[in-house]
Amino acid sequence: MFNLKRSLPVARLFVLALILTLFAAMAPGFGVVRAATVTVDSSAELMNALASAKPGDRIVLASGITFSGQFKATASGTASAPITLESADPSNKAVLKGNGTGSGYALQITGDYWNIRNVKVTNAQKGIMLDHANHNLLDAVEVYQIVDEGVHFRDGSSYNTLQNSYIHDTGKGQPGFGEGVYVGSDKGKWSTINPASDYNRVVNNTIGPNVTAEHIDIKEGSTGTVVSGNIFDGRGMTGDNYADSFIDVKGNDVTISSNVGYRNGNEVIADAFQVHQQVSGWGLNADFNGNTLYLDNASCYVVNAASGTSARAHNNIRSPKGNMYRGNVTQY
Ligand SMILES: [Ca+2]
Ligand SMILES: [Ca+2]
Repeated sequence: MFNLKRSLPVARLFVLALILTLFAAMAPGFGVVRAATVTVDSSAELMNALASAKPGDRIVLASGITFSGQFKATASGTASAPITLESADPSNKAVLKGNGTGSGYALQITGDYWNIRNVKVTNAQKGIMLDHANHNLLDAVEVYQIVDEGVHFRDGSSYNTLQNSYIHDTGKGQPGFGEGVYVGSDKGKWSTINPASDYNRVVNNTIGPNVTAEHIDIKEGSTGTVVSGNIFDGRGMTGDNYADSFIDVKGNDVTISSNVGYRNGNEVIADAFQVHQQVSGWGLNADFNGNTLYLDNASCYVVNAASGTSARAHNNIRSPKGNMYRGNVTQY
């Protein structure tokens, strides 16, 4: 028979446990995320949304709007609850327009676990800058009309991915500093900037035309960059500041695979890929495999590995035939 007197304390305990669980779920750090979606249609609203973003939030950029300013993603998502910034309509991407080409970044990311999709970035000294930012995804972005480099992984920014994107018309002010994508920092900046921007991935992008320096410059002090499935269009590279190859490798353990490069008659392009030693112990173990290079000058090398560097090469195709490998390049 049901004993009301005996079951009451049990029921009280159950209710108490339920209340405690609810309180715990609302407490910060418990891991329960209550994400919000906010649609913004002005620069001020976007600034506010970025500043107050929480893990799991989704910031939607209204269609047909140009957002002007210098935007900063300083909050962090988590592995299971990234923060998303994207256009409402992928076929009509919103524009993040910097404060002019004189200075600053159109978008700076200093947080972790952002997914940034389907946005255009333009009209700034540098397009998208990542500083000590990790595990971020840049997907289907277009970066153009930039004074210096388009996208830069800097100051200990690791495990980020740039994919399915279009980078063109960079280096409008300083051709020698107009890289499409820049990984790490020159040794001259190491006293103030952490050079270890490691394990970043640059995949399935179109880079060029009118990228005035290297399409991708991978700096000494960085490790494990993956460059795969990209298309390089050599038109508009200037040769300034030794920018005379699609990719310059100065970091270690870089993988460059399944890319397609077109020299397109640009006589300043001396090689498809170069490996350089800027600092002893760097410029080592680059792997080049499965790339297809349309180098319309027989003297250009597919891989030119300078003194002190090491590389491996496998199954790269050059059309038309001409120089393939120079320096310490092991074929396998
Ligand atoms: Ca460069
Ligand atoms: Ca060069």
